[in-house]
Amino acid sequence: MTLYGYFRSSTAYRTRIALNLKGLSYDNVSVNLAQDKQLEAEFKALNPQGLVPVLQADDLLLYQSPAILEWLEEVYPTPALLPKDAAGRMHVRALSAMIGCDMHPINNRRILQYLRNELSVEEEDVMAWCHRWMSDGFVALEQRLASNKTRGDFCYGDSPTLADCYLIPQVSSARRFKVDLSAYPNVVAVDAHCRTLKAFADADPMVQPDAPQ
Ligand SMILES: N[C@@H](CCC(=O)N[C@@H](CS)C(=O)NCC(=O)O)C(=O)O
Repeated sequence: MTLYGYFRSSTAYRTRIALNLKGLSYDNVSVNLAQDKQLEAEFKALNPQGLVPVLQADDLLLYQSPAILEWLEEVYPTPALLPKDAAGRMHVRALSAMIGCDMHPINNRRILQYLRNELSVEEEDVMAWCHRWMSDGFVALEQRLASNKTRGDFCYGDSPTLADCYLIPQVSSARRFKVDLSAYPNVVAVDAHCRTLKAFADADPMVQPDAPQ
């Protein structure tokens, strides 16, 4: 398999975690978002949306990380990243969607570049935007994690699920934007625990070949 991504991309990062958890090997192709390579014709031939990640698996070109993660789960079911019961799967998908649908997209590079370059929003206000929407999301996530009394060290249950694949990159992004996480102890604890696992550590942006040395 070949993953078209970028070291710092949260959506590529969540895909790397899932691939690693499944024990799947893959080649990395870096699409330099800082240089807007995702908008060039060569990449848009792979994904007309101009967004990473894209995962090539034989003759299949997979796009949209939530769909890629679900595809991985279906095609490589072991180890499972979704619980066995329907209610559990609903919770894991809902936690994932809180991040993937409601937090990440509004703090994405193209949104921030639009604020900066087309609406002339000052950098301080762009940061205020990021902090506002990330914090809103973390407040709700923290409540969800705290209220689940059967939860182990992960977002759900005693083993990693898709929700952890989403959470750890979002925490990483929050730290990069200097969002204060001290009010979210459960979020921070899940993050710390996941980072002890090789699958997560190997997916970390700073150990990717295209990260600055
Ligand atoms: N919903 C898409 C979002 C993908 C996405 O936003 N990718 C970002 C990197 S995390 C990107 O390629 N951004 C390019 C840009 O903002 O121009 C997915 O989950 O795959």
